[in-house]
Amino acid sequence: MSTALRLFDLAGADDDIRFSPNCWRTRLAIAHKGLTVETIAWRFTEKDAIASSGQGKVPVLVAGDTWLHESWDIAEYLEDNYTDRPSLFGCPQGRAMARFVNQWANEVLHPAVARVVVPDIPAALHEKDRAYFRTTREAAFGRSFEAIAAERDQALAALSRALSPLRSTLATQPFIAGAAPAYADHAVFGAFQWARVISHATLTMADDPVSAWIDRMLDAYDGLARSAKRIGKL
Ligand SMILES: N[C@@H](CCC(=O)N[C@@H](CS)C(=O)NCC(=O)O)C(=O)O
Repeated sequence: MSTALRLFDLAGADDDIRFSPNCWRTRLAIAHKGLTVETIAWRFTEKDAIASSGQGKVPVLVAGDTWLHESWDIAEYLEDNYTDRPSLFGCPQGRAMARFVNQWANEVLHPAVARVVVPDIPAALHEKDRAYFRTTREAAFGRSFEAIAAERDQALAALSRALSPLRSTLATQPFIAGAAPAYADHAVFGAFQWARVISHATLTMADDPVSAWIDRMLDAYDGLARSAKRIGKL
């Protein structure tokens, strides 16, 4: 297949601040396949731009006439339509296990990271997104950004506990998928890239095996994630 790929990718006020964990999964999966993609800076309130996908969240991948959303579904599309390229899952069992890892990231990791990074996000957002982001996220958390920010130490401790199975796995193998990164790594790493791009927080200690894996993921695919622009650090 040689269809041009376009990706609607969440951006801050600065077009080059790309901070969505779910979009990073897709960007890494595309790089893994050795494909190129045109990324389009998209803001939370630009629902019209992605209306053809039938919903209002990114990543949205446009492949020719096909509009795709949901990062997992996009990964399966890439796997099933670019079969001559490196595999994202390895085998049917690998796909099934990557689905579990993806769900763990969605249901455990993302909420734990969100408690740490969300208060840093408004400052980097486009002005037109700020009220929308505060209203929707404070409603989801059931408390104000100020209250969430005041609990950062507890949130970091809870995140560290949640990372325990990842930590012990990465103490014995270089990547979640084994000797080399694959979609299970993309699905989890997106959350760390989210924090790296948009937050002042440090999520893992230097001697944590997770930190060494983050470093390997930053180097993967010719340093794609490492080269991403980040907010100015405090
Ligand atoms: N389960 C979806 C989640 C997508 C998602 O929540 N995307 C966020 C950015 S990370 C978004 O576009 N949010 C739009 C909004 O909250 O209005 C996936 O994995 O793609």
